[in-house]
Amino acid sequence: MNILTISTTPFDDQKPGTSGLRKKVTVFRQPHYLENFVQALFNSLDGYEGATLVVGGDGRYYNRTAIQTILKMAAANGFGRVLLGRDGLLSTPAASALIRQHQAFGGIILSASHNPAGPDGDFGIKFNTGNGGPAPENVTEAIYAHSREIRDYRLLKAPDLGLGGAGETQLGAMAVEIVDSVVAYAELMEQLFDFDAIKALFKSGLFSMCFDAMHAITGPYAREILEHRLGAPVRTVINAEPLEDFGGGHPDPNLVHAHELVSLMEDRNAPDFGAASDGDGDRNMILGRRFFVTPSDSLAVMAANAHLLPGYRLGLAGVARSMPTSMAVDRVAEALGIECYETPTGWKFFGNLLDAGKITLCGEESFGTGSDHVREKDGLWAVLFWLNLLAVRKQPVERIVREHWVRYGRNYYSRHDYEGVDAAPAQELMERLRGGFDALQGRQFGSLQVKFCDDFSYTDPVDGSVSSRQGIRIVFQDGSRIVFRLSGTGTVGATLRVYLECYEPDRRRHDLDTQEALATLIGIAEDVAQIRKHTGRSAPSVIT
Ligand code: G16
Repeated sequence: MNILTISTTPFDDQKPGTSGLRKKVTVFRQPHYLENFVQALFNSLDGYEGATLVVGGDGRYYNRTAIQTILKMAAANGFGRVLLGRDGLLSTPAASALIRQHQAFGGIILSASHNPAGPDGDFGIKFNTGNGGPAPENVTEAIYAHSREIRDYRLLKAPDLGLGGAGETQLGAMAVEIVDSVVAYAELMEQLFDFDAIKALFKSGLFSMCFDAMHAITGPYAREILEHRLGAPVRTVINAEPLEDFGGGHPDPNLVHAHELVSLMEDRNAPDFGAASDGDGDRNMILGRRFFVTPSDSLAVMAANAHLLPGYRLGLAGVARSMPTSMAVDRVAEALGIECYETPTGWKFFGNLLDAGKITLCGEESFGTGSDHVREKDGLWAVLFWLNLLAVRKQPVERIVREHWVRYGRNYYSRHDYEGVDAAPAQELMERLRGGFDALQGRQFGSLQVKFCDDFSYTDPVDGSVSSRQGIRIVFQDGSRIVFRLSGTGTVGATLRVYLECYEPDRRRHDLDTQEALATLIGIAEDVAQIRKHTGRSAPSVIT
């Protein structure tokens, strides 16, 4: 075997963020950049000699090139076997499922999620551990530490491998098995949901749906499950062909970027149900006819109704949400008499809770929901959950959500993003807020009084690890909240996120426009953080 040891020097910017290392393609294309990170990853791991590694990505530009490098490095570093998604494609949840099904050592997932792709777009790489979930912070910190010290990396000298087809080939001493993850994923979904009930719903002719795959990874999975197995009409899935540049779009399933679906759902003849997923298939957006379900409400509705679906019939062990996610699900947990955990932003923080059996469902405001079936959020799973619910409850989406509000009250919720602002003033904004905690405590803003403000810190109830500086909270006596965070997934400058929430128990006030309902809080956020001054922007770039 011809294993090369290639000298290199460290890069100082390989610190993984909220979800792996995300950078511009131009950054990844620098000589040795990808190789350094992959070797730093391998150097931070123990005991993988002869073990199985899952490899695949969302198909974005540079996916295939990166996979060739990773395969040769995995072979040179002593992995015994790689399970590779056909054509190098794996959705993030399918990769998580594969790791678990095959009890693999872990997986390398190539994705920058919902960020745009192409030669000038973004690329990303992350490592998932043997539980199928994103590496926890102690692992990502170790990778970063190794990346600062790296002197060389190992690479097998071999021709590129064909990524299509099926079956097994040999790369040095390592076997590479090409797998069709669509079938395995579809089978997993069949175990969780009542496919017969959903089939009957489509067959009734009284129900229609549109799923926007946004030219990203979910297209083939959605077609197989919705159109082939559940009998939805052909072309229920739109933009189904995964493209290297996502068709020039921004595959983020929200009201701004999924505009084709959103305008379809606003139409007089809109389908009954609309849904979308993102670049790597872990995010979801749920829409009724002319009705948007916030991700926080979606999680709460799912928790309240889970017992109606086969996979969750026995009830929920507990639920979890990231701190900035609205507290709607907390009220459901209270009613069910189960625990609701509040974690920092980042799916990796749910892993221990899921592994320990403390929670069954979890979710985030950033269009992510999931359960203990894998260790990633799962876009198509969430859509099937809703479909199954619609089949059982036989009510429109809007009706289900409104009934939920009547029972639990409504958490008005919105996130304001200031994308790509200068990093230094954004940091200064956060530091000024931190420095002003004492002056804010107890302060009165009209009828609202500050109950407390802090920088969120999380102690993992399973392993006791502490994650601090996870977002600034200003919480008022009536439970309203403003949260400030800097995104950990952007690749240009900084993105300031302002999360706003207030609770309305009175059903006569459940029809307000969300931004109007939150207007007082929006004013306070500007007042205390001076967002305009620090960002140079007069308005958020994205409101969800
Ligand atoms: C990732 C993480 C999520 C997180 C989201 C937003 O999602 O997996 O847990 O909520 O980023 O993070 P931030 O606010 O730091 O940008 P994805 O879909 O991008 O992998």
